[in-house]
Amino acid sequence: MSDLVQLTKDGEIAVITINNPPVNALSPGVPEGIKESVEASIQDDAVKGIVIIGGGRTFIAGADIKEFGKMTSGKKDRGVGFNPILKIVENCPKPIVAAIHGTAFGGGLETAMACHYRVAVPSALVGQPEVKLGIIPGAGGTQRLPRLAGVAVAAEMCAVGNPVPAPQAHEAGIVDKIIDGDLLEGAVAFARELVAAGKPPRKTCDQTDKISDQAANQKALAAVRDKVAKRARGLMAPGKAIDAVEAATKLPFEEGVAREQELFKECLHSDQSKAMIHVFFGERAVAKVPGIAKDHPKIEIKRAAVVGGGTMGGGITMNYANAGIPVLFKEISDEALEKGLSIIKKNYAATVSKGRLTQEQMDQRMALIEPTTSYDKFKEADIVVEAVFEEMALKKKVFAELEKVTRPDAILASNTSTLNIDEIASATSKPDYVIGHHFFSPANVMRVVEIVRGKQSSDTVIATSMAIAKKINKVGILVGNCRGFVGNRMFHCYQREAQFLLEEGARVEQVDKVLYDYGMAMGPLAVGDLAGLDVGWRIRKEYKHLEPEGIRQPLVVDQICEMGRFGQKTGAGWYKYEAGSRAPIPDPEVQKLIEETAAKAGIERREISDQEILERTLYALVNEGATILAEGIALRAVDIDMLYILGYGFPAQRGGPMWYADTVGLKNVYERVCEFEKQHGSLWAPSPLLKELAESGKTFADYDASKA
Ligand code: T1G
Repeated sequence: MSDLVQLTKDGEIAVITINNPPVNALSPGVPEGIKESVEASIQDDAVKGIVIIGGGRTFIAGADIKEFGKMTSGKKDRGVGFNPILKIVENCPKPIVAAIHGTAFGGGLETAMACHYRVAVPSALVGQPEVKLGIIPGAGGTQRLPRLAGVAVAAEMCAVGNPVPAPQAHEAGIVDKIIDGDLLEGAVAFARELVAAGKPPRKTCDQTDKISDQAANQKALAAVRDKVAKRARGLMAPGKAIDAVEAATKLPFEEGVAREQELFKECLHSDQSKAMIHVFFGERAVAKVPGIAKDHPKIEIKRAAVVGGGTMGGGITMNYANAGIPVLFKEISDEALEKGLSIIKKNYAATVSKGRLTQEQMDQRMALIEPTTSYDKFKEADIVVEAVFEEMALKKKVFAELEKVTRPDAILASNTSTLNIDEIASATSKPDYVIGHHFFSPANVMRVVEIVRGKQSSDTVIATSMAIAKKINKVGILVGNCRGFVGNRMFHCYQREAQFLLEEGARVEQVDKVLYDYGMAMGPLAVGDLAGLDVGWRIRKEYKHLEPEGIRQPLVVDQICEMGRFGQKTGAGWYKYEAGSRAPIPDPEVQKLIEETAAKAGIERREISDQEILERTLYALVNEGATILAEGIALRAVDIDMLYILGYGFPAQRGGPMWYADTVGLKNVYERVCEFEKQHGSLWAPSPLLKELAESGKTFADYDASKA
């Protein structure tokens, strides 16, 4: 028996335990160990029943995603190859019970469904999250799940990929019994009852009553197709998952499994899947900070405080309350405080109305928020997040105050989106405790936080910041201190090119459509209208003196702001908006302004291709990203990718700007950047790192690997 799978016996019940920490993935040796253990149990006449259970914190959490690279690189195109092993499990002449705790995901749930029965503790989760990796279940999940739970539940689970709590899975027919108390004891007792009752093995593949109503099946499939068409724009796997579930309603089991395998391989070999697997590991890679060990001492955050009760401060406060951390919520007046609290209450109430939060949970979270207009209780705070108006003098004043009213070991974090964190720290005598926690709006929704390290931010404060980000269900990405840090510094280049393209001949709606069709959540101009054009306008005015001379600047956006057109908030920006609607309407007045401005500037307008729009905007991101990498402001290319996917609506199925550039080929990107430099000047000077990687035939992924 491989040491990944142990076979023991509890009387006449064989117990097969998988021990492949941390998540009992079906890594090489695990499926084989399960097969050997089942075969040995079949041979052993003393064994009358079998339990399969996960050691450690979970049942099997799925195939080993790290193995997929080998499958797609042709080293071993075996697909996932679990089906023959699961067939042995299902054909076992003795009843097999899967005992589930933690997460039975992907191949884990598929293994459990090949067993004859399933029991689970109430806290367990089951699911087929493969679509989140750009693939579909590849070991019979789309064939067995509809037979256990019906087509509607199966199609939803396979096409959307969300986890299902064990009690719901029990109601749906996926789990046969919820075990309160010790899982192994409960599972062995359940198996013993089956044996005592002389119950034969119940093969999932033979169950057809839940897939026999073809009319209901078609209706259910159509409903899920409609749902994913809206939610999963541009993604291939969800539709394929539904096709596989549909095959279960039309084909005999074995043919359905074969059809699933075809669809699985189509997805596995797609660029989308490779990108989404990059994102899966990327979300975990960014938590690793070179030079700071995972177990580096951290400050325990038992109580937080937020200064500034605007939209951002309210959202940040909610993040701490959502994580069960009591949080002081400070404003300068009762009126401002009440306004801030009403934003929080409205946000929670909206979630309750959507059924994603109970009223009781909302009340519990509101109870964790202590509104105040004084610093009296700030001595209790382990961390303070400042979220006041984006103006340096004000932030420095607040940080000077905070140092006086908090403990010396309290972390002082600023939510600034672009201002110099070292300058803010200079307002205190404890710069080692000052750091940036740049949340993205809406702060209670967006999952990314830029952790901006100052020159003197200590390793303990950095390690604590990364840990607290995870605690409040965010992905913390450590970045260096420069204007705009990583995200906004790159976004400035992206926005700049979008606006230059307007002056040169593209239409507002054309630029946005190109990026929307590429997969961005919104086009760059619509984003400006959403965020508010006045935000950038104010910063440009504040920093005008820093702008290098002779560099081309966008000519139209400030004129739009001077007209009082700040975007959705004023009913007009790049687009116009009907009262109460957020639907952007192209505005001939803006088009006229663009054309007049271009004429005055002597810009000869021309037809601009969609391809040029895509390359000018995306390669602006890539070129600046390469410079940021070379400066060490971003640790790795994958950090930039994750920041863009989680913070700027970059499509996960494209992997992020740097991953996308790798798929285009850095040589191709570099050549286009050089052409743009010839046409548009030094703003397009290729980053030396981009040049170096392109000329050496390397990728940004190679760059990251060299830094690992
Ligand atoms: N394969 C390989 N490594 C995995 C893994 C997996 N399936 N799941 C987690 N890890 C690593 C992860 O990278 C991290 O590594 C460590 O384990 C802890 O993970 C045939 C083909 C289970 C909910 O998609 O959702 O089955 O960073 O930090 O927060 O049809 O991991 O420590 O080096 O996430 O407690 C389907 C993916 C696969 C589940 C636990 N299964 N995993 O969360 O820990 S495809 C999945 C998760 C499949 C079949 C198909 C989560 C978790 P490191 P973690 P966590």
